[in-house]
Amino acid sequence: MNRKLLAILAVGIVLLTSCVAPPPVAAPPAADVAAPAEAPKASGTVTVYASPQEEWVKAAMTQFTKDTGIKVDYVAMGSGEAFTRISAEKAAPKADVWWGGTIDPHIQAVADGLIEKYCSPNAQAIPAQYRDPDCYWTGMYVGFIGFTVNPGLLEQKNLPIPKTWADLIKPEYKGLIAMSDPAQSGTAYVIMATLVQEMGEDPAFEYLAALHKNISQYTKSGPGPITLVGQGEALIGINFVHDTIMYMKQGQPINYVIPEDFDGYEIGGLTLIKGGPNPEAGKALIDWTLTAKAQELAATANSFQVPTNPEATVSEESVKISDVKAIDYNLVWAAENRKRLVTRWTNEIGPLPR
Ligand code: S7P
Repeated sequence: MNRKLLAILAVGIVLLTSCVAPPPVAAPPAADVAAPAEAPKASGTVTVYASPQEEWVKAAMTQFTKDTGIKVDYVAMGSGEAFTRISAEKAAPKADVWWGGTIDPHIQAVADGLIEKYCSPNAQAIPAQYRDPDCYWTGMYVGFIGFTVNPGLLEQKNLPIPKTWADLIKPEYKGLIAMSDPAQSGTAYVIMATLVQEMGEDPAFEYLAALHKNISQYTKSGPGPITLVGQGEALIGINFVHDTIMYMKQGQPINYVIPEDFDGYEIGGLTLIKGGPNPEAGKALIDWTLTAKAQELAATANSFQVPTNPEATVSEESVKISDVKAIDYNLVWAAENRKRLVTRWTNEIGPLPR
């Protein structure tokens, strides 16, 4: 074999051996492999203070447990009551999530250091005007103030159906109107803050004093006036119209009126309570609540607030923003002034004779 042939053979052998797969390396024992970082999995029970109507709360919590395996322990209470309770429990919080309820007390709770910041990945789907850019709260629904009326009884008394806020202070309605108590109810505070923002503070308090003369009863909860109107104990109520629609569907002889002059609205809040017993499960509930599928459950449980997730179908029965003359409700201002305005109402309006 000549030298040239030997060189070609040597190169061939080198090339061949370099193409052969390297011998397998034994895998390290499982304990030596670093686990990929992932969010802790939520489990156990989430404790919830829930402020919407209980029919919706029950349907939502049942579905959440089906979807995630996380159990729910909920207590139903209005927004005013939930705020008082969460404040009282500051040193030893008992609940993880405040689910629904008017946003003003949620924002006040943030200012009082009662709420944990949580940037839910699902909050990105919610339009910016319905969520806090700093992630302390996210809106889960929107609802509008209106009047509940009992048309049959108004007609019997030869009284017209009120159409505006100005109508409500006419002497002909003396003793015939019910609304919730601004000192206790989140709904009543939305009503008061709407009047103050639209009219200016002193004129709004003059209006509230005139309205007070026509009030037969201040109820503890926001939807309270509706039952009174249905039973004829009052002929007009001031409350959220989605609650009126719920009671109309239950057969109450009532209807609702959207005020023609201007209107106020709520954002239904959703917050993670600071220091709650199971924050991971709380976060899972917040994530779930912001999905379109979860928000669509409301209408199946007779709750006709408008979902904040634009992907969610809005019930035909819901009152929509395009149906009302909504004021530019300043949430932050409303929350910052809540304590002061409620105290002013309690001192100046509540004690007035009717
Ligand atoms: O019924 C639904 C609803 O009107 O109730 C919520 C809230 O608990 C009302 O609070 P108050 O009873 O303290 O007024 C509203 O967010 C909701 O739309």
